[in-house]
Amino acid sequence: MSLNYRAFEYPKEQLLDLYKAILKPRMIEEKMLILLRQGKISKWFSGIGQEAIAVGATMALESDDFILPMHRNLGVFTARNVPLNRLFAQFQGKMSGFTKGRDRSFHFGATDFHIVGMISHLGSQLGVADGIALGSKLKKEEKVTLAFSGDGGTSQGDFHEALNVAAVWDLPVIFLIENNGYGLSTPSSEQFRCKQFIDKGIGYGMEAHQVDGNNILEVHQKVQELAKSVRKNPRPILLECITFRMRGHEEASGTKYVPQSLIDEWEQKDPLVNFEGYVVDKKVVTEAGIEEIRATYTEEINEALDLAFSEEEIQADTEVELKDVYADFDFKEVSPQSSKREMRVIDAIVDALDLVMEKHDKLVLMGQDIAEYGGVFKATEGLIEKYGKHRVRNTPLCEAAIVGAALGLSINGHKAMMEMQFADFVTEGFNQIVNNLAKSHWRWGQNADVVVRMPTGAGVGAGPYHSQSNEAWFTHVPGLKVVYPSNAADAKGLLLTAFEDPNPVMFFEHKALYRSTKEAVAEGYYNLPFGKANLVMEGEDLSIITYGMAVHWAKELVQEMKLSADVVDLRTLVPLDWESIYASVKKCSRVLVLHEDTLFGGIGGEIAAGINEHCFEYLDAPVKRLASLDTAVPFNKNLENNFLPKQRLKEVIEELLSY
Ligand SMILES: Cc1ncc(C[n+]2csc(CCOP(=O)(O)OP(=O)(O)O)c2C)c(N)n1
Repeated sequence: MSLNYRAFEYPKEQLLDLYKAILKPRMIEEKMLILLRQGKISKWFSGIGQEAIAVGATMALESDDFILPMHRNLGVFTARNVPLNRLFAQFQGKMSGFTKGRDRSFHFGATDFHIVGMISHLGSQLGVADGIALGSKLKKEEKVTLAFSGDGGTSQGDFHEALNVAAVWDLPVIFLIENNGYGLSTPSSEQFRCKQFIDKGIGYGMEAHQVDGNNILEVHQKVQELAKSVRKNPRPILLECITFRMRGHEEASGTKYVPQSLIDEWEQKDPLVNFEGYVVDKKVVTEAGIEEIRATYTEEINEALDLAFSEEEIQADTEVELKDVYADFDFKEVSPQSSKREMRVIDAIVDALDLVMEKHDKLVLMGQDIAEYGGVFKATEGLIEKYGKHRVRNTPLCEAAIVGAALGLSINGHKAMMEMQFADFVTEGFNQIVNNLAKSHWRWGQNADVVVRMPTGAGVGAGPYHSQSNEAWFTHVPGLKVVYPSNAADAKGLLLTAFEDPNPVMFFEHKALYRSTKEAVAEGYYNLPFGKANLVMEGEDLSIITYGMAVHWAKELVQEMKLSADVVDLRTLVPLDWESIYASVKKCSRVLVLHEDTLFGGIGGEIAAGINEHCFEYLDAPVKRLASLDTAVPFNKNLENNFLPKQRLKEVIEELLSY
């Protein structure tokens, strides 16, 4: 026995439980490797040799502490007693798995078991862990969240952001790093320069501990001790578990690049073989007893496999596939009161945020400088005084971890809003939005009750990184809703709807509209439906389909040119009000699709295609698009004016009308 178990005092029953718990994933894996060779399953990421970590850590926590496992952590699922037939059905893409056949392997969450699975992007789940932990902390639950990462995954920015946020916010998260020597084929020496991960703790202002990850008692005891302390005194902890990846990255990729001597050395430290030797030695169980346990597991595994294999293949149903992209939302209209107050767009947003914070005590606002400072555009001004710093949270300068945290809050029963300081900075949170927020409902039924507010747009002389219109990036991602009001009344009503909608909403607010217009807006709570455009001007000769700032350009010009034209303000881009678009086009027979976003790949192309497909016979001229130039947004005023479509609008309308 090369591992030191004697230093740990455990009663015999507990040793037996731990032995059984570490044996099961090993036996399942051995079976999986056979099935893989027989071509009965498609891919397998082996955790053989690392089971002491997943099993030891899971057994050390309460069953309702959240765990966020990785691809080698079968032991988390077995130790939480996830039914094997469902697990196997998941691996085979069957309906009784966890993702209706939509995602593979461990890429799922099961909140009944307090497990939130990874997405392929690895580090993304660390920010989610922050949000779950924040949720627990706000509810004063004395829970611990445990998030796994491989050593390779620590090279990602997500790792840094998540640890930093957890440290600043004193979140009760244990970040467990499985240091197994390789990230795919890349050895540690080419992955990071630090000698050991615990050395990073001080940089994050975080306690850090290191254990022998092959020794189940050491892992178990350490996690138990840390969890106990974290429950009482919420704070993040970095736990490094030293281990080794005994097989290839995944089974097909082999281990040619791993020196045999290393494999031989680590074979001596096999976490199951060694522990088995110890429990037999301690007379916790006899050899015959082990045979019995093995026989029971073999039967359980085979039965579960039979069940999964006998389950019929999923038949694709397009309607269901499309429906599950979004969580159901039963919109209940609340009409505006008659009493009104003059508001600018920014006032309407502050008002809506105030009302919704009052209405939903589980709503948390997050963003850079949004607390005492009130946000760079003052959209959250005054809210901290009313709702407190725990619900109106300044974030460190990081976008990915905060979007991830917003999802985590949602998983843990909260609502979340994140303010992007400028829509341009969404690039830093892009992965979390398009791969986590957008896909989690469709993948495993978990909605992301999150609103991302996006101060957007040009015309303010702010150059390429503070002026972009990037709404089209998000209209292309199934699972997101995209809202873009053009005025104060709509901004308030649509924002209040965004907070009722259980789906992730990208909410665009044009910066140049914040303070440039004023109108009478209803006081108190009301809402506006998504997917309902507003016909802001009515006419016969031309239909202008537009949204956001461009609504104002269109209205101005129609008045100036004394045209008889429809101006259709889309208000939401996803869902899109095709009915209103087609009705206007059919009436007017000439159509201009206008937006501030650049032309190529903009939403205008999509709208033009829809009109072509559905209104071709009604058209007296080709569908015309007008948008910004296909360049970045220039800083210089003259260049910016030239970039924006406004100054070309008159000429294009004249052309269209005389076609
Ligand atoms: C963002 C991203 N880049 C690359 C990959 C491909 N990939 C999957 S696992 C892996 C290695 C991960 O290494 P590590 O985090 O140490 O975990 P281990 O596999 O060793 O358990 C890589 C490169 C990925 N899934 N996601």
